[in-house]
Amino acid sequence: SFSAEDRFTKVTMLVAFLMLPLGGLFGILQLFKRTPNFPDPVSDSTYYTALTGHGVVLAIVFTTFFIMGISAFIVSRELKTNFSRLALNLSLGLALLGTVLAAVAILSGQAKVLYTFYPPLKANPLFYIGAALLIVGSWVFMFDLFRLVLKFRRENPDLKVPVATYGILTAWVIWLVATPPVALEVLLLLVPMSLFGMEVDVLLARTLFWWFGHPLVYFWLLPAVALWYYAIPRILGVPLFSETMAKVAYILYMIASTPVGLHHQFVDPGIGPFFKLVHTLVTFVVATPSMLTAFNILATLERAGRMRGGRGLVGWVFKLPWGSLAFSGLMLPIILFANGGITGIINASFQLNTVVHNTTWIVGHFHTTVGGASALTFMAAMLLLAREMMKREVIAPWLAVAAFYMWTVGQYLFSIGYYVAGVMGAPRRTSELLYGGLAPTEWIPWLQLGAIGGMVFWIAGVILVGLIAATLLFGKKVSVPQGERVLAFDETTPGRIENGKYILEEVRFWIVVTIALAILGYIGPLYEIFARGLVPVGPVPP
Ligand code: HAS
Repeated sequence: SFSAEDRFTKVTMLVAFLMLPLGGLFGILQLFKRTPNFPDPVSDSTYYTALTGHGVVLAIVFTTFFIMGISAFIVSRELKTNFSRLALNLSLGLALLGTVLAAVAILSGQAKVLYTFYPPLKANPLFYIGAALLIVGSWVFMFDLFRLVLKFRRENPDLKVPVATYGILTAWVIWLVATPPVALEVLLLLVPMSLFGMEVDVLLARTLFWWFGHPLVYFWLLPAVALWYYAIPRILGVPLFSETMAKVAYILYMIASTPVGLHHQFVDPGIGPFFKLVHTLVTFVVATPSMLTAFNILATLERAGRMRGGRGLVGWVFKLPWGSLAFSGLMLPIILFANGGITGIINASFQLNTVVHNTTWIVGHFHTTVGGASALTFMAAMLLLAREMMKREVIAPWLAVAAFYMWTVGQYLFSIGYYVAGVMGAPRRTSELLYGGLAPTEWIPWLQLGAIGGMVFWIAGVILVGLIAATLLFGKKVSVPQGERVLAFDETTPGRIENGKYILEEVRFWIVVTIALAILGYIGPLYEIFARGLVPVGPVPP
């Protein structure tokens, strides 16, 4: 029998899981459509439906449901507490309803607005209402999670918040700050635009979207980071190199993840360069915790590798359990993140951005971040949950490990092809990739390399989806022994705060700082937009 939290995790994981084949199907259709000399499987118009579906299904629905599920799983165990049943059911109901409405709009071809849904492109109102309901559903869960963490802090003033719960909390604080502007955009601008043809100021809408859009990426990342910090040391049998450094990283992610959104709008006229520069600088602040994470994980790996007899500068690397399901499933995403992270820094470098903006380069960047660091971690976690929560022995674990490596190699090839083509100017988000032969032929081999990589990680995805399903349906019943469980959050004993107050544990304070910095980061640009006067335009059906 399952607790209310575990039932919630089961359902949210099931929804997340069902998104994988759907999103994957859209993905492979686009890959073929966009590769010169490959079969052209869909019309131009269907391409935009597939592109919207791919982004919404994988980047929004898959991630949000997975994160709700893993959050309930981790927090209820580490804090030894229970979520409100009402909150769990209500949040699930709203999020599911929202997903169904948006899915109807997309699948009926009435929402070809891509996952960024910039006006004046117009979708069926169901798309926007669905997105809003998904967000409201997630808020119900989020507020209950805050209640539990704050209660834990109040009742245990001398205990530290466990490291995985802290990461999950960070993700949801980021969500708290990110989502209200996009909810406003949807309710006040996009729904009236879609229903009544109301005119909308495009720059205002884009600015509200990116207030949400960038912190959103850390909402995707932080649960993965929390799993890395918790599980990698556990698998290796060593402590994390520094829990303090992990919490410093979490706090930096939290406070600096929002006043950065303008780095998606460097080429938008109407926002002054001063604010763009401020957001550039803060972007470099928010990149720092990923470097701290790299250091922390590497130091942990080195310690474990040396304890296992690894010698010399790199000898320890080969002593690590690269063939194990849990280790490879959580480490390969980090190796992909090194790729996506570096290109993120390039994107953020104000002038360099003009070279890569809206090219296939960006596609390489976000596949190795959200598709690499986050999605691969999440799929590995699904297999671990199948074993440790659903108590099913993973079928052919060696095949899962092979699929993790294929995903990684495939994404490296895909990103290299798309980076090079992007630097040469190949555009993203268009079915007219070669403009009837007018585009440079130099792009072609790189786009084809990207397609080979894409096919490799698509096949890896098919294998993983198949293995998760097969494990749940046909896996032998197992009870994983105590010491062998990876996701053993119920065994966590929170550390004690020594020497009185410990600023890293003052979560309430950091939440206030986060909200204040987000508002501060956007007052100026929004004032500028309103002071200059809005320029509303009517909707355009895509
Ligand atoms: Fe990004 C665009 C900048 C991180 C996702 N990003 C996007 C888009 C998405 C996305 C989806 O400044 C497209 C949006 C759209 O459709 O228009 N991004 C950054 C920066 C970072 C960054 C500076 N992005 C992410 C993450 C994402 C994500 C994380 C999802 C999860 N991004 C941008 C910019 C744009 C952008 C611009 C707009 C571009 C444009 O023009 O449109 C940073 O946070 C990255 C920091 C990361 C690092 C990496 C550290 C390395 C690690 C690995 C170490 C390896 C180890 C392994 C330990 C500095 C952690 C060692 C193993 C051994 C065995 C030795």
